[in-house]
Amino acid sequence: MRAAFQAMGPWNVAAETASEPDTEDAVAQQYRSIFISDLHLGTPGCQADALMDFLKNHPSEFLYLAGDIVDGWQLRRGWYWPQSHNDVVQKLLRRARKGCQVIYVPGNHDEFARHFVGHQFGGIDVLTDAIHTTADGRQLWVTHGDYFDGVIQCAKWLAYLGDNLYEFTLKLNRHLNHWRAKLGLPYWSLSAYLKQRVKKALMYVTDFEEAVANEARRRGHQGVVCGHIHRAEMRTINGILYCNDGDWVESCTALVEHFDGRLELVQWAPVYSTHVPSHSKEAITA
Ligand SMILES: [Mn+2]
Repeated sequence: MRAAFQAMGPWNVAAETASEPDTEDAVAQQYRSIFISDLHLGTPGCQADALMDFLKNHPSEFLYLAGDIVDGWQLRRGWYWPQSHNDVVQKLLRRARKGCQVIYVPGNHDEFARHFVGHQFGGIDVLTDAIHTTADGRQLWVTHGDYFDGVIQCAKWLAYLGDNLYEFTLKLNRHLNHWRAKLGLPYWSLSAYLKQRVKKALMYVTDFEEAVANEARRRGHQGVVCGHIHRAEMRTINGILYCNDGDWVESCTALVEHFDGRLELVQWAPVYSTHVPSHSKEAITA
C-alpha cells in the first residue's frame, strides 16, 4: 500500500503546490459539517469529478470521511489511479490545511488505513469511529457500518436454523438439481441464490439500519451517521436518528449540517449557471 500513498503525491504541507488561490470563487453553499463516504477512489466507478465540484462549492468547518474512501481491494487487483483521484486527495488535504477539521473513519475497503488509527495525515485525523456534536447539541456516532454485516448475517443464520428453512432449501436444492441433471442442465445452488437475494433485499437494508441505530442507542447517542450500503437515508428508528450519507459511485450524495444544527441529505447536481449554482436537494431534513 506504500505505492498508493506515494502515488497520491506529497503529504507534507511544505511540498504542496502554492498555485491554488487562497480564496475560492463564489461558492454555492457553506455548511457547518459535511459527511461523505464510499468514494471508492482507485476504481473506475468513482465519480471524482462530481465530488470535486461538490467539495469546491461547499466549504465546511467539519468534514467527515466515513469509510471506503480509497478502494484498497480493487487497487490490489489492478492499479487504477487517474489524475482526478489524485486531485480529490489533494483537495481533502488542502481543506484540512485551511482549517477545516477533517476526520477519516476507515471502512472495509480501506481497512489498511485502520493501521493508522490515532495518527494524522497532513492534518487529517484517522479514527476507528467518531462522535460529532451538532450545533444544537445532538451527539452523532460516526461509523462506516461494515461491522454490522457480520451481526446481521449471524442473526439471519440463527433465524434460518430456528425454523428449518435452511434445511428445507437444501432439500429443495437436491430435488431441483436432480431434475436439472435429468434435463442436462448444470448444477445450480438454490440456497446460494436465496442467500444472495436475501442480502440484496430490502429486508437486509432494514436490518442493517436497525442494527446500526440500536448500537448508537446502546452507546448513548442521539443519532448515527454511516455509509457502507450505498443507500442514502435519514429517518428516525426507535427514537434514534439514522443517517446514511450514501456514496460517490452511483448516487453522489452527502449528509450536511447547517449552522443551526439542522441536518439534510443533499445530492450533487452539475452547476450549469455561472451566477446561481443549482443543487438539487432531497426534501429530507431532521
Ligand atoms: Mn463498505
